[in-house]
Amino acid sequence: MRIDIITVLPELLESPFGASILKRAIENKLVEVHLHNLREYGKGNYRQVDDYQFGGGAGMVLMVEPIDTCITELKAEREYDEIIYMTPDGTSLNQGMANELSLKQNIIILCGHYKGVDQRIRDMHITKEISIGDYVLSGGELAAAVLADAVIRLLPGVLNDETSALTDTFQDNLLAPPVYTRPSEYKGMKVPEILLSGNTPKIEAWREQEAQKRTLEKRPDLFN
Ligand code: 6GU
Repeated sequence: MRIDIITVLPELLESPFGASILKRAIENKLVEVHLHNLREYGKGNYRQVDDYQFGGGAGMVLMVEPIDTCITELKAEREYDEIIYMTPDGTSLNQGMANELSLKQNIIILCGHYKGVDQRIRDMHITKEISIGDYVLSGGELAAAVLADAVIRLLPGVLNDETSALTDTFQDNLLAPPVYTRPSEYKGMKVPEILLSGNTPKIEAWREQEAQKRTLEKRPDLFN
């Protein structure tokens, strides 16, 4: 998979891809992530990429030309399965969307900023608009990092134990059951006996039951 991210703040995206699982996925060539600094596509001495909005009102808007130039250059190199715009008015990200995107070959993620991008970019190029929840961030970069993380960890070979993504919370519309590690007793609090029993079928049944209990308690909206 190849992910191209267009942003006015590439430095904000360097650390999420420079540590832990995402870093290893890139090193192992399971994914390519390319950051494109929108400012390099701006014109004039100031490499302008934003401007006041027509009709008045507070806040700057990302201009159509720099983004169009960047996307057009990328599209000339390869076909893209999705061109995603990160925006609080997009569809709320969920595990199903991450699963679907993890099957794509090439995607572009455009990070919004300020009051957003000129509508003509959305009309011309964007195939999906994604939000990460009902609150407003100062830019789309952190949201893009969230989306990329959710997708990249699903790619074959990224997680050490490939089955572990299958037991994630949300993969079956259930929250994950409680987990414990050593010591088996801490300050008088004991790990449930069943987990120490070595009886795998019984442990699986316990986990299923706890997952259902937890989902019913915390997220009854997921329970069907
Ligand atoms: Cl994708 N962008 C911004 N700026 N704020 C958000 C968001 C995205 N998703 C939730 N809030």
